[in-house]
This record gives sequence, structure tokens and C-alpha cells, in this order.
Amino acid sequence: MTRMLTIGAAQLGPIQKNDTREQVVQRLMALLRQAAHHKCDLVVFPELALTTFFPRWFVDNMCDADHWYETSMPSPVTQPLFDEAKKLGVGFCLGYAELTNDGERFNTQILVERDGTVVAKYRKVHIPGHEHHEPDRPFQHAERYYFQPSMEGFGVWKAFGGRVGMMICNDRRWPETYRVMGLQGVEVILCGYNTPIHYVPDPSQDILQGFHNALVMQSGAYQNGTWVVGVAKAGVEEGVDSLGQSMIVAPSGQIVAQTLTTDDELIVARCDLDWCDKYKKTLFDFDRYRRPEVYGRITSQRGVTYED
Ligand code: CDT
Repeated sequence: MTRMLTIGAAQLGPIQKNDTREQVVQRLMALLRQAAHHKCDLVVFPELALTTFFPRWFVDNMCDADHWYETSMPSPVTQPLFDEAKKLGVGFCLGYAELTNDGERFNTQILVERDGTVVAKYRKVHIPGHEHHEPDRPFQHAERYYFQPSMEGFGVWKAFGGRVGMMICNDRRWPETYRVMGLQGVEVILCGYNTPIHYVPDPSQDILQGFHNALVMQSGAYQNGTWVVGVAKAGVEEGVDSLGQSMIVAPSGQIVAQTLTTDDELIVARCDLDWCDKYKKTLFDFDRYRRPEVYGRITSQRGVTYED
């Protein structure tokens, strides 16, 4: 008996500043219905899927940004998405900006089962970009101003007949992200992203954005024997071009499905969760081959130290 899970990666095209959440939820529901037509069990939407990528602008007074955040989930405006998903029997993973009752601000993803039960909430750990206004940039990437890093780390939840983990955008570039979940037996990792093609601190990386996106998710999948589903908000949003190339990666590290456009686009793969064991029980048999006794620096220090 194999454990098959049909997963849809629901890439979004751009969301402009003036697009309403109601309009966006209609787009999400259209993708959800397509996914149901393809018999998906689970649909993955991008990071900050309800609004434009607002950290590209700076506001002096944080209150002026409150309208980009959700104070509850489901919220009145997202309730139709939750209702439709439950009616169709399709689970989903959705990224959004979260403002808690205590005034904390997180970049968050929620995982919802096919029966509408909220399984888990994940809050982004690695927050990229900058804290302060940098007026000389062509656009801001002020995520470190708008979001605090989660202290909850990387959980893995029993759901959808397997072990499911989540990460958000920049998290996918860090091998520790995958390994912490790998050590909990993760079988599928869900990841939304917004990746501007133009990397302001080093434009020589612009041409490599697609390569780096695939590189990190393919190696993370292979080295931990897990499926990885990476889903973009793509295209030209408020003048900023963002990477598409959403993909579903097998535990072998092979890409089994990839988007071809930078618009709203669904790709689907039938994912055999038992395929993970081919890697988890052979080359990457952690218990047999890992050497944590010599990995101490990984958790005891943050930056590079030099002996001399
Ligand atoms: N959203 C997000 O994390 N984006 C970053 C952009 C690079 S840092 C400015 C990413 O890692 O794709």
C-alpha cells in the first residue's frame, strides 16, 4: 500500500496595491476549484497571499500598515475560502500577515485539513531584508521592520496521511530549516514565496534567481528524503518583477512539476509519501550515519568565527 497525496501548487500572479482582499479570495477560490477538479487533497498558496507584498514600502508609523495584516483567521473576508475548501474536501495552506492581540506581527502560514480543521500555524523564522528605511533602493524589502522572527521553530504535524512541515520564502535558503524538520521525519514541506528578481545588495545574483530557487529546494528535498512544494507570488507587482517557477520536488531531488507562467497557475503532482523512505532508510539514514557530536557549532554560534 502506498500513501498517495495529490498536491496542487497554486501560484498567484501579481496582486496590486489597490486589489481588494475580496478580489484576491475570488482568485484563490478559482484555483481551489481547479484543484478539486484535478482531485487534489491539498492546495498550497503563496506567502502573503491576500495582499500585495507590502514590505516593499516603508511607513514611518507602523499603524499606517495595520490594514495589511489579518487579526483573525479565518476572517470574515477569507471565510468563503474556508467554506468552499470544506465543501470540496480539499485542504489548503495559506500565507498571510498576522497581527496578534498582543500587537505582535508575524509572516504566517496556516494549514487546513480537508474537513476544515485548522491543523497548524507556522510563523516565519528567517526574516530577510532590512529594518530601516533605505531611500536609495529602487524598492524596499523591509520585512525586518514589519515582522518579528518566530521563536517557535519548525514543527512537523501528522496530517493528510503523512508528516507535514512548513517554511516561508527565505527559510528555504537555509539547510537548517529542512534538517530540523527532517529530524522529525517530515515527508512534505510546504513553502510560499515572494522573490524579487532584482536583488539590490548584489545585482549579479539577479540572473541566478531561478537557479538558486531550484537549487535550495531540490537539495533540501534530497538531503532529507522529503517532498517540497514551493509556490510563488509571481510577475510584475507594483513595478517589481518577482520570480515564478513554482515547483513540486520529489524526495529524489527531481522536479516533478513546474509552472510555466507568472500568472495564476495551478500545477499538480501525485506524491507518494512512501517514496521518502527510499532516501530516509538508505543514504540518509540519519540514525546510522549522522555525526551530531561534531556539529556543535551549528547551534552554538550564529556567524563565522576565525581561529587566528
Ligand atoms: N519574501 C522573502 O523572504 N524574499 C526573499 C528575498 C530575498 S532577500 C531581499 C527570498 O529569500 O526569496
